[in-house]
Amino acid sequence: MQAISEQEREAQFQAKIDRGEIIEAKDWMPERYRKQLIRMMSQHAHSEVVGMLPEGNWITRAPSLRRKAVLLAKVQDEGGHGLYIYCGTETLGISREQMLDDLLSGKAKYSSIFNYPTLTWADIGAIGWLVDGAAIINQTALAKCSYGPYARAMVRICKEENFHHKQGYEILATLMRGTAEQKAMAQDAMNRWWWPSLMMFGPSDANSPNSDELMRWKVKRYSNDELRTRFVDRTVPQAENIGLKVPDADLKYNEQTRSYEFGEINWEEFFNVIKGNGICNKERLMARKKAHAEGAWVREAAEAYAKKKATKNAAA
Ligand code: FAQ
Repeated sequence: MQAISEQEREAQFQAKIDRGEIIEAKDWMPERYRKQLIRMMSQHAHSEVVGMLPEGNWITRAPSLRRKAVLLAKVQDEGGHGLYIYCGTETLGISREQMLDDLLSGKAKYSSIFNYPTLTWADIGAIGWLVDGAAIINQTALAKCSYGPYARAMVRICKEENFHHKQGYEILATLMRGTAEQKAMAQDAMNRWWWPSLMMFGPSDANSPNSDELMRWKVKRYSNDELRTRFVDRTVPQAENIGLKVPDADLKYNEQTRSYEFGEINWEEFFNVIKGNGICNKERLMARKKAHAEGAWVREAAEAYAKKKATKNAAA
């Protein structure tokens, strides 16, 4: 049988994608497809884990036992999401140790949004409603991506994110029914989290170097700007519904496109944050490094146990 060339293999791969078939871990894939998925999925997993920090900051200060229990469960869910996605990324041939080394050395990114501080209880509402809301829009699209292990992880994650979204909205709706001070606190959270939430979708399409390739491979099903607009269209009516004002003087509804037009995002701020110069970048990495160092004994114990079990099984 005649061996096929690399070019032919890539053409066959693309045809498979174009037919809407799903790529599984053991299927042949171009090296670049594998690398791009590792980049994107590991960054996503890191975002879930680093994303536990801003909300974790409020567990001890939640205003009631019910709020504390809900927040604890939410933060724990995010840790679980990180684990599913790390597992999914491992199917591409990278070890978890390598991914964590890349996060801790600053080589791998995590979402820009988690470099902003949580100053008041209303910020917890804003994260659930806006940040999880943005994540759902992005992840619902990823649930239809061409790589099976990633797509399947997204299905379960999106179900959980829907609860997170509702609990955040409920926190803000409650505050908006409260005292003038509580309303002001909710509006202040909205003012600080709105624009960074829009930035979560990545740079505008014209400045997104990875999009063309990822869309050709159906890893991304929609562009950054398309998903951002979808988020604005869904979220503005929700804000109005509870009396929150969207902090954008240029926001207007276009009757023809049946979509909102919104003001210019501060891209300088976005690029500054992803370069490591956001308000909390250093604090977040330090917290992860500390947790990793303090968890060394757990990893060692788990490894020793696994080795002992393997030796026992081999002897049996
Ligand atoms: N932050 O060419 P593109 C969550 C980087 S999960 C930091 O457009 P791409 C759940 C990008 O990596 C949130 N960096 O890139 C939760 C690239 O740099 P590189 C995370 C960003 O990959 C809720 C460069 O800019 N979700 O929130 C960001 O085609 C509450 C050029 O950009 C995911 O990761 C950013 N926002 O599109 C947890 C979803 N945007 O790597 C706790 C999966 C862009 O070449 C509490 N990822 N960059 O050095 C994606 O969908 C895509 O990777 C995008 C970026 C859309 C984020």
